[in-house]
Amino acid sequence: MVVVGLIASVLGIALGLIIDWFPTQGSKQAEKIDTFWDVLIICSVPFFVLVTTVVLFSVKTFRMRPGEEHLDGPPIHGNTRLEVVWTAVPAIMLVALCSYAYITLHDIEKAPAASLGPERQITVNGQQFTWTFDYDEGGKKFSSAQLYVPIGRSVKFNVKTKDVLHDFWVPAWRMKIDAVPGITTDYRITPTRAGTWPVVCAELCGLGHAFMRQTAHVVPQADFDKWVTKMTTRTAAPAPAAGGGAAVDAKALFTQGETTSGATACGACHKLADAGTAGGVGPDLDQALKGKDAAFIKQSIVDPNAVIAKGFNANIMPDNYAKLLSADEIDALVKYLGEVAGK
Ligand code: HEC
Ligand SMILES: [Cu+2]
Repeated sequence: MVVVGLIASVLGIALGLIIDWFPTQGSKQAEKIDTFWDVLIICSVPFFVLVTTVVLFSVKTFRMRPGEEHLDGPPIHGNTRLEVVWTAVPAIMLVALCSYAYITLHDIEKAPAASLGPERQITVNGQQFTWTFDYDEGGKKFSSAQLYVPIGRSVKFNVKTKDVLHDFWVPAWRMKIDAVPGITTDYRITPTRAGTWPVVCAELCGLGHAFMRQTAHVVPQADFDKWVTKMTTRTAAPAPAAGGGAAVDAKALFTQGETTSGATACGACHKLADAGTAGGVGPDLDQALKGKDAAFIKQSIVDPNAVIAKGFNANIMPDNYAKLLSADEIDALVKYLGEVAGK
């Protein structure tokens, strides 16, 4: 049994360490969390093997054989030494692992040194079924549906919800926390790897939970500054003159949502022949918008819960487009949908 247990433990630990459990390490915090995970694997596999081996051995050796149905088992008296050992060893391990976990968490949640300058704070708002990120960059406030953070700088997320429980999670950063109605929760990370990472909701929050996915962009400081400038000058920009170059591309806005605001793409949820999108979460706009006027289309975008399309549920289409899109962008969308839907 000892030999079998040893071999199984070594194989189990090797397997546990070889398997690539997590996505790319995208933050400073990720390394310590992944190491902690490995330590947990190394400590828990031998116990799993021990229990399983003893159970299997006992089933084989001490099982009831034909003719023994009415026999009593052998009387068992306690074994003090054994009991002390099997209580003490797990207790010591538990205390040790809890202490290690506490120290790790404490360590990765520490605020950055003051000498690095003020830490960036981003307010994360969860709502069925979208995330909105509120920035305050040197007094300039704006909201975005896409999360942008500069690489290498600590950022603190203050997480809120407008309705039910959500959970703000960027797997590549490892940290995650519930968004709880009525309170603000928080965590901080320092992104170490440039790239785009999925932002997901990790708390079942209703029918559209699976669509509550956005993107975190980790970019060099210079690109971040450019993005902030774009976001803060957007609303102040004068409306493009007729035929002017800066007109909104409504079709691109519909299909990609990758506009200045980066709002969730309409096409992800809606079918529209002209845009070539096939989303099935919301109504097929070619059918739904037949004979509808601009006022109706506009209301459907800025206040989607005012009228709920038949056969669909309220609160699935994000109700924050009025905040995320500029007035020009909304007007362009309304005009575009009025022209192409059902044609
Ligand atoms: C997460 C999915 C989702 C996204 C993203 C989304 N919608 Fe919707 N949309 C819905 C659902 C579900 C409905 C039906 C419920 C309702 O009327 O609110 C709907 C309804 C509509 C309607 C009314 C249709 C009718 O029959 O009354 C219009 C118009 C519309 N959406 C346009 C848009 C536009 C434009 C965008 C992008 C700016 C967009 N939607 C983004 C899910 C979405
Ligand atoms: Cu959710």
